[in-house]
Amino acid sequence: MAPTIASLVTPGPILDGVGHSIRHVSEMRDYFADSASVDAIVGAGDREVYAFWEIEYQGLGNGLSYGMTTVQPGKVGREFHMTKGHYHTTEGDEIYICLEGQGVVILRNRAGDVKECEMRPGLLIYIDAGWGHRTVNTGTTPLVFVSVWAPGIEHDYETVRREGYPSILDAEE
Ligand code: S6P
Ligand code: ZN
Repeated sequence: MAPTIASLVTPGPILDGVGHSIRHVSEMRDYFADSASVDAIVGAGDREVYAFWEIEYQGLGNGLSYGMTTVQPGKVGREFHMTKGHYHTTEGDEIYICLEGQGVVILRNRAGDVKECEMRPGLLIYIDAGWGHRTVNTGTTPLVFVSVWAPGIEHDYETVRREGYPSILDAEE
């Protein structure tokens, strides 16, 4: 799903910062544990795990940045489809608002404490600065959510790659 942006103010400086990214299984070799399953999926033509829009605020004053993410249903090995996950390198909180689907946001701080928050339509998750976040689709339909964050935040993916990060396994296999 792509966001439809309805703005009451001039959208120029905001829309200049729009980004759209698609993450396929082939780009997530470092994130899924079962490399044989990654190879099999990529060999069969690869597939999308998730896509997200980011609208980075670039105007004057204290604005907001926001985005929309869709995580497709599916598994790689026993792990459900998920985002890479990241930490924010500067202080700045974020909220997620689930629109469609079913899943979990896994929060982890740098001390290694982990919390899981359910995602279902209508739920709002507040992510405090300092907590990394990864979103997992545990359902059978696309998981769609809106995110809103403080502008100027840098996204740290390297720590997730280096230290690892919890995921959710399907119990049925
Ligand atoms: C940004 C926010 C989301 C994610 C998006 C993709 O602070 O948390 O917009 O960027 O869900 O996840 P990831 O881990 O690839 O950035
Ligand atoms: Zn974030």
